[in-house]
Amino acid sequence: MMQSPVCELLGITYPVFQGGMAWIADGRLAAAVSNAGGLGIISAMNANAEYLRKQIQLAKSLTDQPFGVNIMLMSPFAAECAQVCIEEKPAVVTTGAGNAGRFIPDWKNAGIKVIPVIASVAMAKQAEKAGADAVIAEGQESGGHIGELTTMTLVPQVVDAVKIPVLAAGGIGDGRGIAAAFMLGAVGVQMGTRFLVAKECPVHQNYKDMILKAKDISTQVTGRRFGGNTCRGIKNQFTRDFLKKEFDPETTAESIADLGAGTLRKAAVDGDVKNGSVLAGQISGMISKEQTCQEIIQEIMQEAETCLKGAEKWVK
Ligand code: TUI
Repeated sequence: MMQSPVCELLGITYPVFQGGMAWIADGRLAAAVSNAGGLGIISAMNANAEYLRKQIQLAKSLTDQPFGVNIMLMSPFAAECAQVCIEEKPAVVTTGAGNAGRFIPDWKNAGIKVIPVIASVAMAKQAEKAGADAVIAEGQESGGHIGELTTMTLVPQVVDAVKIPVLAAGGIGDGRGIAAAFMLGAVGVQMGTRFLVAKECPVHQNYKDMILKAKDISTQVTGRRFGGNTCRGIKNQFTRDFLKKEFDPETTAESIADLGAGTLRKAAVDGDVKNGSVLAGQISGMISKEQTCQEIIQEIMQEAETCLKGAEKWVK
């Protein structure tokens, strides 16, 4: 059995978070992950307070275990969703795509553990100073909105820079990845892509099929030219069209600002994986089977333990 301070901090069995994937991570998926001993997370994404409250109440009806909510800070509804968290009190709030500082004191006063997702040492220090309980250091192997650094380079630098616990995210899809993250000094992991193909994951089957048939080089990053909204997803007609416009000499940052709007919903909900945005991480090439959340967590924790126990063989 692996030991980790995040398990004690949050009252969970395994140090595995499920990423708060927009349009995908609902109350049902979160409850399934939490029932399997990890930390399930509901994505508040660009939805309003009413949607979030319903999903939290759904999760509460399906599990007695702790679960979390992810607040996407760029959402126009971030403030009202932050307030719903204060009222509904999920065990954990994670944040993404910005600086959570303005919300942290109220969440902490409500007894919620706050765990920002960060992509640099500066953001990690800022989060620690603002009172965060832990941080998730997310490398650019991740799907969705990403920073510049890889998980391999970001995690040890964040571990050295802060005193709070660090979880690793980006490129982790099995027990080997978990063991490696612990070797870098992380005390837990967050996985998104592996849970995309969970049986309890509500994403459209066409989206799951894209992940299942993906190869190592199947993902592509859009939005790098102007920054601000750099996103990784599976290569398709959408990413090809986007990159063509992005690198057209006539294009300005303003003229492509809204190009991605609505495209994740199109892929995740409607199943249009040609013209929609199939956000997924670089580990997609390794994800080859649909399993229940329980099967995923049991399998990866077994693998992680075997790896960590076997590590002694390298030392004379
Ligand atoms: O947030 C994510 N991944 C996401 S969010 C998303 S939905 C979206 N919709 C519209 C525009 C952009 C995204 C899809 N995937 N991961 C966590 C993450 N946070 N990665 C990087 C960051 C991050 C970036 C900038 C954290 C802090 C930050 O701070 C900037 C600043 O200084 O405020």
